[in-house]
Amino acid sequence: MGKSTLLNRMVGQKISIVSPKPQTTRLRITGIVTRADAQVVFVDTPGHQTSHRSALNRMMNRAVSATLQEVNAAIWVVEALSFEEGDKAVERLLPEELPVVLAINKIDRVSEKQRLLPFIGLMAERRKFAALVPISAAKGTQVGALLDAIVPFMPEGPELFGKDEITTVSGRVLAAELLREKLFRLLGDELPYGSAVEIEQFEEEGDLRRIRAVILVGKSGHKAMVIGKGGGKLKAIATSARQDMERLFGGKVFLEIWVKVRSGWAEDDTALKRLGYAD
Ligand SMILES: Nc1nc2c(ncn2[C@@H]2O[C@H](COP(=O)(O)OP(=O)(O)OP(=O)(O)O)[C@@H](O)[C@H]2O)c(=O)[nH]1
Ligand SMILES: [Mg+2]
Repeated sequence: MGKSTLLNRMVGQKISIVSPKPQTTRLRITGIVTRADAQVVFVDTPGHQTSHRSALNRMMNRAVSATLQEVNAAIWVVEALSFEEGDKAVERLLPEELPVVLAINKIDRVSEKQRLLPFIGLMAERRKFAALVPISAAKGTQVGALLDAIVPFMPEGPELFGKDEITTVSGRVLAAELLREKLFRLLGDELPYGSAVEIEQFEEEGDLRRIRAVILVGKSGHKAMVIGKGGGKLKAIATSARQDMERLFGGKVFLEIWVKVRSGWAEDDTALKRLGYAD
């Protein structure tokens, strides 16, 4: 859909992970945008989970609903020219009184732009939107206009964050997420959903970070898949994750990764807490 891509585009850094696979985001990720006239704190939520049933998924759905009760306004992201059952499930969660701006995303993929107008018209009938803005989160098209549409709904008050703060999420959690993104991007269709990342060590020495991470997989066969032939897959995962971490943290990262089999973590409350998925 593009929620996380949009958050990253607004903030100007990759703080929320992105992959072509659905249900990539598991945590609420905040992104802070500061402009001369306003400061906006965005909360990127998991997509509404419909396909798998687990304690983790129930928790993710609660996170979506709870967020919608807390915010001053919402940006609802749909894909241009597509409106499906999953979108209807999200629509049902939107509180009636909440100001909602509809972001019609991926317009870079719509070659005949005149097809957008009837789609916008159909969407406008579903609810009284504060605005409907066609965007491309990937290319950045109209993302400024989207921000303009949401700013009027922000309450008056002093700035809550410094100008260069971009998230309230800890470095530890961001590191775990960036590594988890590689599982989604570099491994098959099933494995990422049964996997998680735990950070065992996160030490800062000046600009340098020493990070020891454990990739938890749900099945013993998955461990070999993560490591790959001659360790090649794990090496690619580690390199890509380290590069993302160095870009985000702005310094060198030593990243050590272990792979462990732990079946049932997605049903285990203690594990979910340790992973940061439960309070
Ligand atoms: N062409 C195109 N692709 C996009 C755009 N925005 C996002 N994508 C792609 O769509 C896919 C999903 O994007 P995400 O940002 O992870 O979507 P999400 O809504 O956060 O998804 P979940 O966290 O899984 O609910 C990725 O492959 C993105 O690169 C866009 O504007 N144009
Ligand atoms: Mg996401």
